[in-house]
Amino acid sequence: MSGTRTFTMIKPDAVKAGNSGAILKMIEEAGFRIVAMKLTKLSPEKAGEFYAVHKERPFYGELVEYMSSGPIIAAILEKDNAVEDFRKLIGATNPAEAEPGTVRALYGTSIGENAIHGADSDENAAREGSFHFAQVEMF
Ligand code: DAT
Ligand code: MG
Repeated sequence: MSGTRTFTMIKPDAVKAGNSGAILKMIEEAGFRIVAMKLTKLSPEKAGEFYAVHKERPFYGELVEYMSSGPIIAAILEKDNAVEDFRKLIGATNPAEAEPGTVRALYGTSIGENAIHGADSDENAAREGSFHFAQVEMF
């Protein structure tokens, strides 16, 4: 059975550009309910920990520097088939290859600065959600 929750972050480029509201509107219109949400800023240490799975990749340093460069919006979202449907809504990692109409196609500017994060599995959604939210209340 597929899970009902996913985890997202609106990344520094999108928050800085003033696209948070438009992106949240797309998320809600696609049928996701916001379960938890906060504006926060990651320290380089926290960003490094969040992306530890990528630490051997050549872009890791750049990714950590970028993700700690400004405010982000972290959120837990609920919908049937949340992880898969959310990855469809955000589009491919590289905005140039993302389907037209997806969040990354509309608001991403490069493969590194691609506007939004979406968890890639139920297990990672749960891990990433608890990384940012110590306690998720059930509304
Ligand atoms: P995704 O965010 O689509 O799950 P990923 O998990 O492969 O992609 O990579 C995590 C983030 O790292 C991605 O959103 C942006 C950055 N990244 C990935 N590939 C990159 C590359 N070739 N150059 C620079 N940054 C990259
Ligand atoms: Mg990923």
